[in-house]
Amino acid sequence: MSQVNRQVILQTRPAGLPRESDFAVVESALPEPGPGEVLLQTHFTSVDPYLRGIMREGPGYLGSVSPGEVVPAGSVGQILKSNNPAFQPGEFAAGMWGWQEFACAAPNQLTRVDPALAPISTALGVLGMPGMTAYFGLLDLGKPKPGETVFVSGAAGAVGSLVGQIAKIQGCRVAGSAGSDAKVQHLIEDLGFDAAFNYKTESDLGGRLRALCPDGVDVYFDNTGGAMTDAVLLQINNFARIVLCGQIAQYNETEIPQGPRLLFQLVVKQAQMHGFLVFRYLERYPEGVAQMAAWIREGRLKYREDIVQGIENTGKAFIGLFTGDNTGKRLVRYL
Ligand code: NAP
Ligand code: FER
Repeated sequence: MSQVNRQVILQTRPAGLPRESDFAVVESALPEPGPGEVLLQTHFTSVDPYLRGIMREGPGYLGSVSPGEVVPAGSVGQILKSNNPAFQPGEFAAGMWGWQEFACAAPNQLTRVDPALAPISTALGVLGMPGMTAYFGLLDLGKPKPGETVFVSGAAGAVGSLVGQIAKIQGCRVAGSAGSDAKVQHLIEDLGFDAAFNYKTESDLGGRLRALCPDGVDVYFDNTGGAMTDAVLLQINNFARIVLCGQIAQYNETEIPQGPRLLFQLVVKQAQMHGFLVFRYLERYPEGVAQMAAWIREGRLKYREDIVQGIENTGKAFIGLFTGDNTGKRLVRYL
């Protein structure tokens, strides 16, 4: 076993789109688990859009990271040493120890991961935070009914690709937007979307949307905000539900963005717009994980992982989320 722990720290707070130089790989001594703790070796770590928010100054809605500190993302790994009967060496767990090769944690900071159930990487994707976001956000807030039209922005990403498939399972007509022709092809040919288009090369978003969703939009699952959201709001049906999951188009802005737009549409269409954070469903995760795992086993739900190799590529992998480099759930393999 290597005797150093390589860690990715935030070097400087990003200004606008993060740069690779905002992150640095440093070496520290292998940590020793304290009483009741375990030592873990990271197999996969996660890069997620919300991490951009915690890199800003101030407390933030999901915590914060300061220059010099390890970036605290979701990770999954194996127990190497244990000072706690709850975990044996060799077992796997997920937690928020972040972008580092080794970490110590107490069992109450960890979720057990069963490698026999599914590949351990899924604990960071389809059976983890993004999967639960898609499942509960769509079903509990979007309330899709058979025959309705569901539109999802950011459709080829970790959350969006699952939202579209869950909506199909509910008997909906599903359309989505994504940032490349290859992603659009993947949505239609591999994931069963009824329609999809490349928002980066479409000059008339509204016109394209009208053509692809001739009956209007009943549920809009919004991962991106921006111009796509303006276009969808002008196509919603009476009593539409708009699920505000994320607004990635704004995450790198340095000025406070322009205020709410087109909200009169919600009046006219008597629509609901509902923001949420997935942790509100924490107590119901077992239900969501069981259902998603069952759909995977039955061949009704597919998931793609976009795996980048090597701790030294963590910053680059994260930045790529904002340039659309990933298809499906992006992870970094550390081992
Ligand atoms: P992801 O979709 O796998 O990756 C981000 C994707 O966003 C990129 O692949 C890119 O795809 C797209 N994107 C980047 N910049 C964009 C822009 N300016 N305009 C439009 N699209 C852009 O990430 P994810 O983990 O699934 O997260 C998706 C969204 O859900 C994010 O907004 C995230 O913050 C949110 N989220 C919310 C919760 C919650 O609890 N509310 C939980 C998890 C995630 P393209 O090639 O299509 O541009
Ligand atoms: C969580 C709730 C929300 C969480 C992440 C998010 C890491 C992400 C929110 C976003 O992307 O906006 O518990 O855990």
